[in-house]
Amino acid sequence: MGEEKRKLFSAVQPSGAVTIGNYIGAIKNFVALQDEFDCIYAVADLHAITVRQEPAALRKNTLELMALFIACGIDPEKCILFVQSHVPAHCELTWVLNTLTYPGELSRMTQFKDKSAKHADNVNMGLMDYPVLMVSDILLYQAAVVPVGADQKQHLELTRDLAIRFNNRYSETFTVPEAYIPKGSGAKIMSLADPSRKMSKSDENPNGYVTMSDDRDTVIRKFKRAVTDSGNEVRAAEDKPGVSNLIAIYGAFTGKSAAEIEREFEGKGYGDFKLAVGETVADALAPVQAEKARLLKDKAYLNGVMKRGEEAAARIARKTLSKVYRKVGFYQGE
Ligand code: ATP
Ligand code: LTN
Repeated sequence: MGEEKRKLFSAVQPSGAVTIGNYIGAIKNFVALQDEFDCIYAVADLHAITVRQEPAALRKNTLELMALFIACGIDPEKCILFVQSHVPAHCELTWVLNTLTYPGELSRMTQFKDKSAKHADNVNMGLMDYPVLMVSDILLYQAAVVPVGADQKQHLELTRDLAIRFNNRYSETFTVPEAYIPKGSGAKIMSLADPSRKMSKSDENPNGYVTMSDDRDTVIRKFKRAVTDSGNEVRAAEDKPGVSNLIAIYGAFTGKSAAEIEREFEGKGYGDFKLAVGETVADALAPVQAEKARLLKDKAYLNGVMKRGEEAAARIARKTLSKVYRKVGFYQGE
């Protein structure tokens, strides 16, 4: 048999329609890394309830995200795919790690500050503790690598800090993981309506994002409307955030480099370029949408994938958690 592969963990929240930002920053890498690593991917529903969710929508989004993972090319025969709330060890390890975390470490997190401002009427303890739950997700599986978008970098730093803190206090227990963030601009896809802001599924303006379920006309219309910069040259540059963002998106879907794209559109204006990006993205999304629709009709299959994933994930998680409980001194019978 071959040698054991290193473990990889990541998750996406079922908090709404998945955007092409989530795809480029995270899911695309989930697919690309599945042969190199032992991959474990979760639908992070425990994380999702840190902001208000409509229960029926959360249930539907969970199933849809599972179908989307598979439709994008994650192979349930190669990877463990599960729903976070199905494995109680995530909450159990969070409790222990909370006792090693300082409130100041959590209150200064950028995401906590942004989300507190955005949901001022619902600043709850879960929102503040969100990063510790994320740390638990990762450490339970002894993951060495965690593919995420650039916005999650701070949470990965906390993960490393807490792993080291626990190991120092109680002896070597956790693998200290590394973030795997796409190189260049793919790590942070910006809003099509305001290229100074991250593309976000919770944006009030739907023209800012393209979702993985947008139909062809919607995708093309949103790209046609995308805010570009002064001038008309298709070139990636710091003073051209709108065009640079479109180049990053086009590059992610075609595999072309920025230089190749600049050459391809030399002498052509923004209009031609925006249409090409829209058509390329729409062409890429169509087969994923068809496969997702097919999978959603086969609920028994999806439930089976989740059940198998839950069992496989729980087995690994339980092993780590027992070790943790033993190290902190919880009596486990003699
Ligand atoms: P929200 O947009 O509501 O703040 P989110 O999309 O950031 O939520 P998740 O669904 O949990 O939150 O994100 C899943 C993954 O997608 C994470 O790895 C995150 O870093 C990545 N991601 C999110 N937005 C972008 C973006 N605009 N560009 C690149 N990666 C992104
Ligand atoms: N917080 C992440 C989603 C997430 C995650 C994780 C990512 C939850 N648990 C563990 C990597 C590893 C986000 O992208 N908003």
